[in-house]
Amino acid sequence: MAPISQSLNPLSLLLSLSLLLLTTTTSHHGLAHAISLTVYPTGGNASSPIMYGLMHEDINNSGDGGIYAELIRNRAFQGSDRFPASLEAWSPLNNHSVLTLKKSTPQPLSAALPNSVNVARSQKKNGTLGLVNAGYWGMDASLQSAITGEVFGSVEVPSRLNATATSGGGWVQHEFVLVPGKKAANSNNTFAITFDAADLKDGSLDFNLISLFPPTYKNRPNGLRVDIMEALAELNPKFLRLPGGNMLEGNTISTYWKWNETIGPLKDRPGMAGTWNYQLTTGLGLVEYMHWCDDLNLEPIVAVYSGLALDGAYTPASQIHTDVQFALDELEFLTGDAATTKWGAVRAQILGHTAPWKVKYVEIGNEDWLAGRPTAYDAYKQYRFGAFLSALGEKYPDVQVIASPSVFDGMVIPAPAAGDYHPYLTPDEFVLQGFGRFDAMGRGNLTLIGEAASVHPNGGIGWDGNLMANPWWGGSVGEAVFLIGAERNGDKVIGATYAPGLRNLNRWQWGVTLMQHAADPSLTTRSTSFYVWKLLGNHAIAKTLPVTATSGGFGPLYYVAGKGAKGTGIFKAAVYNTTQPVPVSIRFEGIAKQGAKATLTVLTGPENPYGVNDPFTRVNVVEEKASTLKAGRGGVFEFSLPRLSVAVLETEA
Ligand SMILES: *[C@@H]1O[C@H](CO)[C@@H](O)[C@H](O)[C@H]1NC(C)=O
Ligand SMILES: *[C@@H]1O[C@H](CO)[C@@H](O)[C@H](O)[C@H]1NC(C)=O
Ligand SMILES: *[C@@H]1O[C@H](CO)[C@@H](O)[C@H](O)[C@H]1NC(C)=O
Ligand SMILES: *[C@@H]1O[C@H](CO)[C@@H](O)[C@H](O)[C@H]1NC(C)=O
Ligand SMILES: *[C@@H]1O[C@H](CO)[C@@H](O)[C@H](O)[C@H]1NC(C)=O
Ligand SMILES: *[C@@H]1O[C@H](CO)[C@@H](O)[C@H](O)[C@H]1NC(C)=O
Ligand SMILES: *[C@@H]1O[C@H](CO)[C@@H](O)[C@H](O)[C@H]1NC(C)=O
Ligand SMILES: *[C@@H]1O[C@H](CO)[C@@H](O)[C@H](O)[C@H]1NC(C)=O
Ligand SMILES: CC(=O)N[C@H]1CO[C@H](CO)[C@@H](O)[C@@H]1O
Repeated sequence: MAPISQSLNPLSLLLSLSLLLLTTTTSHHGLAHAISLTVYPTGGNASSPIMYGLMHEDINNSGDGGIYAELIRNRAFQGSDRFPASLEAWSPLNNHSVLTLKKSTPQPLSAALPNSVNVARSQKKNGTLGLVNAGYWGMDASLQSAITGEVFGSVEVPSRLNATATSGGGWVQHEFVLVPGKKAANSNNTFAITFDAADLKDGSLDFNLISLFPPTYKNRPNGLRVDIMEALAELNPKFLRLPGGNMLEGNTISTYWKWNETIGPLKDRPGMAGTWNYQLTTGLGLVEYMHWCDDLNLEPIVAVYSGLALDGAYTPASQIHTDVQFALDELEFLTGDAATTKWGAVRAQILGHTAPWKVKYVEIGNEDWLAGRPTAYDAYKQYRFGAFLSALGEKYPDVQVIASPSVFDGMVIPAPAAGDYHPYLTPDEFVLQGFGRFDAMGRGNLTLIGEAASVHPNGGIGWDGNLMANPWWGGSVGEAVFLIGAERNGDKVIGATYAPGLRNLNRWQWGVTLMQHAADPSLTTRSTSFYVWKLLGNHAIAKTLPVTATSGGFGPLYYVAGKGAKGTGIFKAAVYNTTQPVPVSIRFEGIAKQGAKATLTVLTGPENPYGVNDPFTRVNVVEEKASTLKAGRGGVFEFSLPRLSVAVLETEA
């Protein structure tokens, strides 16, 4: 915790007097923790703004069935050793239709997508045959109601023979636009392909890569869901940590996230066994992540595979150069010149994306302190991390390299590399240990907060113990206190992101996520934490400024102050562990004079700190109140912050 220095500045003395008056006149309300603050225009720690950002992991169908807008589930019958190909989500249209999964047929659609479905008639009878897809637990597209069978939109696709195919009928690609003629009453809709058996020689057809997209964010082909991207944009995020956490590592040493298999046409993407118990299409691949960054103006933090799998297996020293080369190729694919580099040329040829992307941050692995410890972690410290650091330093000297552990995980991280800290704590822990964490971190250290969330109630323990089902208000305030501690040390913290970001309500796997969603966009729910991170992220401090208090230390009021890019004074605060409101008076020396105006935004929660934003009741328990304050004598702003609140005061430019 920072010492509170006594200021001899005459204005501060004046302030403490006015504070005394305030406390005296209001003392019968029991306002015990009055605090008077002065923000100085110079001095303090050298600092740079911390970025609030996003982290994505395909967990609980947050990618497939989540932000990735594809409506058809199991579109290409992809499978792996872990999750064998199946007809999941598909069903026959009627009793005459028989669906058969065809594996590795002599004529596969592509090497990446060897499986397909055959739809045949069960009896030697003419009539309509077909197959039906249930979507990701429904579809927000007006197609056919799963409840009443009513058809809302259909299109006729004439069949064609593939003249270039060598034998039999080859694969033919059909593209069509489906315009619903009517809006469906809900999202419990299905998608069906039907055909007349009478028109077929042998009464059956094969299908593969059956894909259907609604309009996407910024109309990107193979793009992202509009409502979710719009909600993420509200957070005013500055980076995206990609492609994920555990997914990057994969389940086994041979099934990690291979960036080279997530690019190009969908027919060339084999998918992969996810690390959260389902097969991934990787339709949301490396390029789609970069488009996501482009569309929300985010700095990509590209995590590269570091030679560690979730089962603890890791690459031996003699082989680590292959993983390093794989990472260098990935960076060349993203940033290399289209004319002069091998992978830059691939980018230009297969994507038509001639202009290279810029990558400033590269993270080496994911949570390398965790799986396979202690030997795998020792290997990281001894040779795995070093091999990447030196290769990147040589080829990409301007890139900020980030190690996947932090100094708090017992790694000495050699400058200029940074670490990555992932606190999943109780709100009390965020306050008691989290707030002072970065004050205590040695100067010269730099870290990303690549994942963070309150996940257990106070006193709660163990992943299988009492994980909360949703972010809750008290937990969200705990996160705010921690983030304020990070912002006080802007020179040591690159940025922070909540994790995980998204969850499909139909695959409830890890309780606490920033947002929840389902097929029905009206179920897209911003959690209590969403509002806290949004408020903090929308008032970026460009330079942290020193603050002195005339009395008391931190708690129950935790705060940070600084200057915005436009010269505004910014004060961020959270009130934790008190039953009383906290009166605050603050002045920004050299920034706001008497009569200056400021906007105070205060978030408060429900009476019960365990209150959540439940997607099914759709009640938002977070209340946001904004008011305009005018500075009194000496440029002092006075206000009171309620118990368990998060607030930002920003002066007018
Ligand atoms: C389909 O088959 C099931 C069981 O074999 C039967 O109960 C049902 O009536 C049949 N439906 C139609 C439309 O024939
Ligand atoms: C859709 O409706 C069907 C039939 O009423 C029901 O069985 C199914 O559970 C519903 N699905 C969803 C995702 O609500
Ligand atoms: C016909 O089949 C060939 C070879 O399988 C394929 O390259 C081509 O794209 C197919 N034509 C159409 C119209 O789908
Ligand atoms: C199905 O329809 C075709 C074309 O009309 C006809 O040639 C064939 O005999 C019919 N098959 C049966 C089993 O009714
Ligand atoms: C992608 O790269 C990995 C690692 O080098 C390699 O094993 C794999 O075969 C590559 N995939 C394709 C489709 O080239
Ligand atoms: C909050 O108050 C309780 C009761 O005094 C105490 O046990 C707990 O440690 C406090 N938590 C924090 C973060 O100050
Ligand atoms: C600056 O850094 C020191 C030491 O890390 C810390 O104690 C202090 O509270 C930091 N923050 C501010 C805003 O001065
Ligand atoms: C990081 O902090 C530790 C103490 O927490 C200190 O020993 C070390 O020198 C610092 N690292 C750098 C690169 O300054
Ligand atoms: C609701 C639901 O489908 N939840 C599932 C999320 O994933 C875990 C692990 O795969 C399952 O155990 C849950 O049933």
